Amino acid sequence: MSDQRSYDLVIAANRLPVDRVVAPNGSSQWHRSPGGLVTAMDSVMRGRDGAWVGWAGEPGEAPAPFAEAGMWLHPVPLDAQELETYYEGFSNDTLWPIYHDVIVPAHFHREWWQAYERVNERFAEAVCEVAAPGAKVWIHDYQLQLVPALVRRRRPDVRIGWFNHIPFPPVELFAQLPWRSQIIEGLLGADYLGFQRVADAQNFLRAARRLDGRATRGDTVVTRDPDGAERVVRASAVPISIDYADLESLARSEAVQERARQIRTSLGEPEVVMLGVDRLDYTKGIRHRLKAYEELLAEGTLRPPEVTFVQVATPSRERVAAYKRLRTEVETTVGRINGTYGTLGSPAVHYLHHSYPREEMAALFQAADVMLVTPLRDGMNLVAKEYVTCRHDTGGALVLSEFTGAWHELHQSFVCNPHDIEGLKQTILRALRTDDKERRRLMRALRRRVADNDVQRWADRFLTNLDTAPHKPGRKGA
Ligand code: GDG
Repeated sequence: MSDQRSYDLVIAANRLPVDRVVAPNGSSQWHRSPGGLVTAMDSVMRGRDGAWVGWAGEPGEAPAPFAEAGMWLHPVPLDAQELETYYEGFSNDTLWPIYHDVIVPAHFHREWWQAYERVNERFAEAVCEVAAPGAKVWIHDYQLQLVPALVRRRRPDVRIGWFNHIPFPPVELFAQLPWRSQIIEGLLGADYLGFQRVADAQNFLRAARRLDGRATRGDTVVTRDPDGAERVVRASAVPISIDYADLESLARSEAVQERARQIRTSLGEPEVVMLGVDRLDYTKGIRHRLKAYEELLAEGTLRPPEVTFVQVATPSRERVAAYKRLRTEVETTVGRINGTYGTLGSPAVHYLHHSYPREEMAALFQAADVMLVTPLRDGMNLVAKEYVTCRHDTGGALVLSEFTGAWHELHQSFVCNPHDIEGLKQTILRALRTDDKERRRLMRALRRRVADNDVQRWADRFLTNLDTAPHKPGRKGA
């Protein structure tokens, strides 16, 4: 791996794809972070001269740039104050709620916005430092929406793409943002904007038209560069996916299959294992799922220990108030359900507030008869795709919320509206009672869909759209 300072493909994301792991003797090493984006980018980066710009995960001074995982990693510093204002504040307490249907109220603070602007500037500078002339720059997610225009102003020679991992809100919600025009203008610095669903791309196009007075034609927005020249930006859907082949082969391994059997044994060999796997986030509909389950227990329709429910709730954003409240609510509910319906050695809910290795997740998926994916709003939801990928035995059933991006691809799931608790209960029962032959037919169709549309296909489609987007290199600083 060379340490030259300019690269043909530059990824910018809030986080670098590595974590520092400190050994007991105090020495430290970088480990590749688990996760779909890193895997997807791995295959994109292979054979290319690629760099990744992002925060290294520790506040304060950034480590010097280094080569790791076949890429040149260029850390961007964030201090403790910026973590509170740019990251926990503006990104996760202003944008995240607005972009997820205001499930909890969004908070607006001018100093959070100023930090967001400042950090986006810093990311843009770092991108420009490492991008070769005419490079492709792929910017990720809602934390970096100003970066496209900031890069273009400095480097009109590069081709700029941005992908939004979360939904883009309807114009009526987006309009609440005091800085809505700046965000639209930030994004319009790109040549191509990728979204999870067609509706997300359309929401963006509508926002550009209604809130920023831009003309739109089909899936493009007409914008004007500071030099007065007209430019066209395309916005369309490219749904993200997972590395199907890799996860499938992990799930087929004897170790994972054995672990899946052990899990069922340690749960007391119930007839039915239901499973939820989510970051502990209010968008994921964990409370709604628990409410439906509790009512089914109260009515005696489901009876532990024949039935049990495992909820993995991975710790997330623990310093943000809405997440602290959610944790208290979920844990109170779990306590109540277990107090009322559990028996010695057989809790009605197994609640796990931990993060697990991939192998354990694959085994849990295999052990689960019904997977409950009930978000109130979710850009995609990779867990749904991972579940069907792990079911090479064509067993199991997927209950999936219509408010996920995944539902737009996984139509053979048992669709639910998580707000409709009665409907959710009926859907869970339908998933349990549908005959085996039909369930296997549905599972085969779901698996085919994910196999044919894997993460590599997503990355290829994004990069093709970026390559073919109308691009007009302008004058620097114009
Ligand atoms: C955002 C968007 C969009 C979870 N716990 C553990 C673990 N996970 C893995 C899952 C899955 C990933 O984390 C979570 O992805 P999701 O898609 O479900 O949700 P978000 O974190 O909200 O992601 C979302 C995604 O970006 C991609 O564009 O789909 O809509 O919100 O892969 O398996 N993995 C391991 N241990 C855990 O404890 N190893």
